[in-house]
Amino acid sequence: MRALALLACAVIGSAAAPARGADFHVDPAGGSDTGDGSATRPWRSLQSVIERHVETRNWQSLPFTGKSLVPVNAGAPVKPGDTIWLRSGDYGALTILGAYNAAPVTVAAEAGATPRFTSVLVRSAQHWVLRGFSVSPTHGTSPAAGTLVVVENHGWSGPASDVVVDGFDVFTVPDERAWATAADWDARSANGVTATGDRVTVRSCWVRNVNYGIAVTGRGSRVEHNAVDGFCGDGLRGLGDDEVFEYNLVKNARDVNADHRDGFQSWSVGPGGVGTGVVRNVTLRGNVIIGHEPGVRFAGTLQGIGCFDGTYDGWVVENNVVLTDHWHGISFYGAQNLRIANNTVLDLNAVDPGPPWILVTAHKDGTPSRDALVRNNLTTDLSVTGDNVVAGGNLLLPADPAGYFVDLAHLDVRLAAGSPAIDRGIAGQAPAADADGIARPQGAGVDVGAYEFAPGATRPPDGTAGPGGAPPGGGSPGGALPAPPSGCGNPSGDLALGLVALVAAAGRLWRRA
Ligand SMILES: [Ca+2]
Ligand SMILES: [Ca+2]
Repeated sequence: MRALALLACAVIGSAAAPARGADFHVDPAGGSDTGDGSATRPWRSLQSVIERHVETRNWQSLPFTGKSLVPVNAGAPVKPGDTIWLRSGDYGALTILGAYNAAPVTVAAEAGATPRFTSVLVRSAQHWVLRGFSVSPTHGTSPAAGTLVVVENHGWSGPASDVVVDGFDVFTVPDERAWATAADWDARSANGVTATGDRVTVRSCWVRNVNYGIAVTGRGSRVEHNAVDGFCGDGLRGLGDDEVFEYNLVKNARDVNADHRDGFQSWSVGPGGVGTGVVRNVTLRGNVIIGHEPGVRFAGTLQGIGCFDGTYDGWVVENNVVLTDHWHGISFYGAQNLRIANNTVLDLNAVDPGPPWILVTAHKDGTPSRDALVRNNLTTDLSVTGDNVVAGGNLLLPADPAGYFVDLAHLDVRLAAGSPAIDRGIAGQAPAADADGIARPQGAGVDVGAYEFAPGATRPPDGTAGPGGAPPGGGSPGGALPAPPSGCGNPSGDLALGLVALVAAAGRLWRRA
């Protein structure tokens, strides 16, 4: 057995790309272009290192169509599998262009360091892991980029794919009170993160004071454990097949222009334009969407999960919490093979607009939705129609949901002892765990909504969220809130402090128990 295991390891090892794991260092203040990248003789310019010192690949010639990848910088010190560590300082605008690594090259903040960038662009590149950057136009004097972090395909220079953006602190301004008016907010807010490439992961990022938060359009991309706080466009956008959005926190939409804001939005694009295609196999799990917290300036209504231009095929929407002052809690116009299970949806207040619904209805072209299951949701309104569109185990909240939740006034929508939602759900096709990662069912049966009542269970501690994560976006009201991005290992001092403040603030708001 042991020999077999060793053999398997050897085979896997030989099949995988070289995993050298060598370390290099960049110090924009104390480094030198004549350094060797060692800890004692760090390089000075990251941009120069990326362009000259990484053994990578690019197309034989451009345009890339029909071309092959050929070696670039053969023999350079930084190989696939290596890490470039960044010390504190100003790095300006970073561009990674035409660099297709055979295996991931990691560029990461050193422990305790804050590498500051004015923008980050990854175009026509593959297998990059970027970790622990602070990205803001306030780190420089140039005009703000339209989008602060971009991972993009390009028709001339080639696609981008397999990029990880991890533990970033992304903001237009650190304090939105710098914007005196709604017009300032509208005109000055940059977009946070946009990725058009396939298999892009955006994880444990804190994106704040932006127009659009995080938008991914590539196949197989993941957006997980992020916090988007303060935005005037959409919080999250997902337009690609096989995407996963889980355990993100989206809150504080600003009404500063004529846009319809969504916590999450998707639409199809086909031969006839928007609404004539299909978006397939997207999962929305354990996200917390809060229209706005009390006292937020320019607070505006927010559509929760807005899927208005199908067809949406094979989607799963489970364990999400949507608290918003609008009618659109979770809305699907034109869906098939859809499951909406164990979500909690309710209004932030008792006034118009709202209360929010869970809606499954026909495509705007009139085609009925079909083959959908709407199960175990706790919501203020429910409207599902179509062919084989089945609702069961859902509970409609009364106008005054006293007794349902631990502390609704502070947006803790875990179930209170004695809540009418306890044990009222249907076991079949309920998610195996709740929004905190607690196994279902507890007690006599599955509960309705995103949380299982489990007084004896260990909830994720403050600062962590959901199964398997500990992010700034984590997001389960009532305790599972944002922690510093554990994945990045090296959150900057500012970022860590900011996240601590965020956690503390959210903890006060969400867990006054
Ligand atoms: Ca309302
Ligand atoms: Ca139960």
